[in-house]
Amino acid sequence: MNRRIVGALATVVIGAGVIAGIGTYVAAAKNDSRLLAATPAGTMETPQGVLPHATLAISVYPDSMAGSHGKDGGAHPGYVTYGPVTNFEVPAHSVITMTVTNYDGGESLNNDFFAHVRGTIDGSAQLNGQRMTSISPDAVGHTFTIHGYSSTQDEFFLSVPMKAVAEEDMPEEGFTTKPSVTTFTFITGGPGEYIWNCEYPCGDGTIAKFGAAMSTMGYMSGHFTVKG
Ligand SMILES: [Cu+2]
Repeated sequence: MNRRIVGALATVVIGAGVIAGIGTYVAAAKNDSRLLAATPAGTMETPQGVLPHATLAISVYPDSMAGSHGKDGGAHPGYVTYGPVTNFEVPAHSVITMTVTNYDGGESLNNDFFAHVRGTIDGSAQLNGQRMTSISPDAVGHTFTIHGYSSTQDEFFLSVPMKAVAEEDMPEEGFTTKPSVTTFTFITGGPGEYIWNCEYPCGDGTIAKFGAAMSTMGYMSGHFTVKG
């Protein structure tokens, strides 16, 4: 074989190896193996009939001192974070009610799209007990956004904004006694593994505030598994 062809083949093989290596690394980059499974809660009447019902309750914090990353805040005590974990598992073909208690302040979204509730039953959520379908894009603390993607699994898209705690209600230390509580209910399709993340620019100054907590698994993103 001609030397040049051997060289070209070697380049292709090494390139394929590098790509496979990156793929394996990304697939394994869960960082956090802890999982919170939804709690079964009987059945619920829905637009799709009576379905098994399950609930999930999580929180969002302005730093990592609430305990989910260890007693002293773990590797990044200053990072904003969801908790107690960021990997969730819910049953397929079921109705899920999630409650997110947000202890963090916030400001403006990059994209108003994420100020709207999307993918829940009738497109609404309850904010502190009041029905809403969107909040001001200038008063968002975080979002909980599950991404569907094109594959053999069912498409799944859900996005709910968490209202920011008012500036005057954010204490210098510790957590506010006036968190915003958002509850929303959605119906799952078939089994699949999805990714969720926050779409509010809550990272530090790097990567247009999508760095730090926003680009580290286990803080503002995680896995969302629909189990058959
Ligand atoms: Cu966030």
